[in-house]
Amino acid sequence: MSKEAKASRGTGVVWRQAGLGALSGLLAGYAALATAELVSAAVRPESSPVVSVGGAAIDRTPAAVKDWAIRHFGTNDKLVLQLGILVVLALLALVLGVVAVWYRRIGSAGVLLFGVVGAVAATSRPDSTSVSDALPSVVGAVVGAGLLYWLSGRLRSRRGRARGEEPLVDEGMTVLGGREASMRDEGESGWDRRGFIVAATAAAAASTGVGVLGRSLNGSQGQNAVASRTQVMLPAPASAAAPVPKGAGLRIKGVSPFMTLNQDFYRVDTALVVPKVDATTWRLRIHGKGVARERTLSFDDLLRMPLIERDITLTCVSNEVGGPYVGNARWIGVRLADLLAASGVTPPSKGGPADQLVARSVDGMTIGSPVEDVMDGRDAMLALGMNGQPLPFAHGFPVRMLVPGLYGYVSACKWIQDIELTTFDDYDSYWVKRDWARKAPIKTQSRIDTPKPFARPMAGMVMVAGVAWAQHRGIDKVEVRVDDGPWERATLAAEDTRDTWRQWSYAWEATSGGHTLTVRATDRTGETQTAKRTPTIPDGASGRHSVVVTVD
Ligand SMILES: Nc1nc2c(c(=O)[nH]1)N[C@H]1C(S)=C(S)[C@@H](COP(=O)(O)O)O[C@H]1N2
Ligand SMILES: [Mo]
Repeated sequence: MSKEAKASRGTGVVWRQAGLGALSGLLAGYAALATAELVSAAVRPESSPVVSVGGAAIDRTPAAVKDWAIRHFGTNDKLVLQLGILVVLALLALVLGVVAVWYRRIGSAGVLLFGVVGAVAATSRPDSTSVSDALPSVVGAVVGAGLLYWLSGRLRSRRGRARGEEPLVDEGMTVLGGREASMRDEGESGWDRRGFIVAATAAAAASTGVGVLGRSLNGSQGQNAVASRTQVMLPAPASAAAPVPKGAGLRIKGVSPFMTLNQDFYRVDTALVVPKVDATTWRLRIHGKGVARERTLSFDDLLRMPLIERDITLTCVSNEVGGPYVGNARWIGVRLADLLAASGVTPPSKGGPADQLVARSVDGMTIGSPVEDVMDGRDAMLALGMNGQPLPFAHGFPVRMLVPGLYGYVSACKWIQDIELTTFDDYDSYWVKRDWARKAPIKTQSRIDTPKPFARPMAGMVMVAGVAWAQHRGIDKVEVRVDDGPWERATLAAEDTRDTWRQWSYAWEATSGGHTLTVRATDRTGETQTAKRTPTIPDGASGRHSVVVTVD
């Protein structure tokens, strides 16, 4: 063979070797994740490396990026994050696989290093209570590293050649790594192309089996929780909500329904895996400054208390002007102020030592609300039911907090398990640590639901309609403006309560051409929604919603 031919054959072999190395790396990564999934079923689902690393990533995401992610991916933001993590892992596994062809130990060590990263992420999650959370990452990485070591060993065999078969890897090329001697020491039995394919296929099949088993075990973990939810019978409330006034829901196509169905209710939280809490073992602890009688309550304890039923509109601070993160539901639960008073808590205005109530969830979220607001007579509650159902898991089963008038991140802790009375000076909650405001009453807002942006209605009468909210203050007036024209009063639908949003409509005599419709609301304190645009961070977006349409 000429020098040139040999060299070109050499390059081909290097590429083939690298390709098969990359494949080995992918298989090793796959095996590691599949094993981790199975082990996490034995530990707890949240300890799986992708979930832990994802959770750690969410906690470290700058507010602006989180906001951007919510805006662009909505509730899919977590799916996008998990896919992103998987893509990054796949790329790194690929690289490690190539490295392992020439530096076998380094490749495997790289896989182990990822195990360490996963283990650290898993054990440092706020809801992690045991070092066993490290197990899925560690065991997964050991299996992955072992598999990579084994497969890469087969890419460097010499016996096939002795048998006169074409070696998978040209022996000359193994000198590339300058490790011919150590290779010889490893004394692998012969591996030809078929041998590698059989090994790789077996590894892929075994990993798939292990992964599927892990997935299904993880899925069935929530069964006790699901069973406990099915068994919940919500008692009749001691204090029922008045029926929703007939005129509260306008019959105009395109307007958000007055009551938001549970399945349509927006969801915003940091949980990659929706916590599945078993109501029969769930407990809520109330403790801290000024708590004379510390208490631990079970779900049945709460069910036996007098319940209130209230319509409350919940809004997320991350909602842009005109955005979708607002919903209205009929909630049933225990009046939080009564529960606190029974524990001896008094609000700061009556000399109580605690001005902040910190709610903690089973997944480590912390949400701080002003004790003054919670105890000022409004219907702050520990909600057990939503629109006649036990809370859906995604909305906080078995129990969540709600404080009418405050954005969710300072009031609406889902999967709550602990209430601590403290001060704003002493403690910053999760979002406050990330530069959001300590206190955040919901800003007066209004939204045009119909016509939609860039709609092309016909000239003539066009119904402009939407919703407006100023929870706990109430909406007194909504006005619509066409282009730079005068503000025209919209017709308000009947008010349910001042804690709920209010629908409005305006019959517009539309003339052909392009037009901008703008809306503004005035709340019962007389304050009109400002035109000044502010971003969502630190305490909620302000500004007015506009929709541009072209009338035909
Ligand atoms: N445990 C927990 N509770 C939480 C959150 C969270 O991330 N974790 N997010 C809060 C925020 S920012 C909002 S706006 C509301 C949203 O409640 P929903 O998902 O039921 O609409 O839940 C609040 N409660
Ligand atoms: Mo929120």
